[in-house]
Amino acid sequence: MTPVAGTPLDTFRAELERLRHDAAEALAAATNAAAVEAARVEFAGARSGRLKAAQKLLGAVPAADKPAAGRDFNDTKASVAALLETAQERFARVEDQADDAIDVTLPGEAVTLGRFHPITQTIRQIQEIMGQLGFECVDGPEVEDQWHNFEALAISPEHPARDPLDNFYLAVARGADPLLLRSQTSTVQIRVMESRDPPLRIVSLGRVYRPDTADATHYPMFHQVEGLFVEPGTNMAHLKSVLRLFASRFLGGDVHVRFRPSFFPFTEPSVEVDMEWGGRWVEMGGAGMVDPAVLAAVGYDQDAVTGFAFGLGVERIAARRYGVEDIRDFYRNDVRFLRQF
Ligand code: FA5
Repeated sequence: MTPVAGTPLDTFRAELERLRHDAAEALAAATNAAAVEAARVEFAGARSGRLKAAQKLLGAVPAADKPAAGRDFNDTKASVAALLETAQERFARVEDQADDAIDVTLPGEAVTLGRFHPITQTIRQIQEIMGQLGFECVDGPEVEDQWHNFEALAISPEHPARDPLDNFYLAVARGADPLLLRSQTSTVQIRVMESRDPPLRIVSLGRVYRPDTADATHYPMFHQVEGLFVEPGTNMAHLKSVLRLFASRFLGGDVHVRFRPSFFPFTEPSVEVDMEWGGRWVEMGGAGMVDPAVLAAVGYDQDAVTGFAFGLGVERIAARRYGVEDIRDFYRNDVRFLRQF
């Protein structure tokens, strides 16, 4: 029997249709999880939801129409449940995202950037300045043989500088010609002159090792900057000009350079180099004209070739520049100290 308008079945179906339509509309309009929950209570609430109320209308439907009405009811219930589920998922996703989202109103987390160690910074600055003066940077090994550390530099076997107590000889290399940790970067002068012809303008920065007791101006491992300039007609005035230009650029302002007579086996004449900056004279290193014996040792014509060399302590220069009173501070690994540079 086809139901006609106005029968209880029609009324029932019309209510189901309204209910489904209203639920769809309410859920489409919901803008947050609370609105979805309110719609759930209104339509699918177990006690007084509209589905529950519609179910009660089922009782008024004649027995013959009940199976069809029951199916319609179940369909409506299922489609409202599906609408609810879709809406709930939509806001669950939004809320999950909200948990991970960045609150742009919170103060930012400071990012701590690393930086180079002050000695590394100093080395790079020295390389840059010397590069501007036309000096090329070269490297040499830290483990050296007797020839490069002493003999080619005219440091004879009986010279006190070769004393085992003043050097780190390597136990693995005990023998007639034991290797050692280089005690000066002057080794690189020899290595460069052995492999190249003049003219030369080189600078070499690296570690050197001496069994010195650590104090405010000494450390058993430190760095030197070695310069070598070999060109015809070179003299001590050129040496002083280069050192003064370097010191003025590195320290800033007008730096005075003072030479005091000294002795190094590999330079003649030899000087100690002092620099005056901020009203104080500080000893920075040694220098001089390359000794003819050294030129001969590397196979140069000692009558035709002239050059100067210098070797400065990098820690001493850095301490002077940054106002550090004790060079041991560079190696204590105290980040409060290191952060200042
Ligand atoms: C030399 O090492 C020579 N090779 C320098 C040189 C090169 C002279 C070229 C002539 C020509 P000296 O031993 O004086 O020289 O050391 C040079 C500088 O290294 C010192 O003036 C000082 O600044 C630094 N120095 C020496 N020993 C230490 C140490 N234990 N800790 C920190 N710096 C040091």
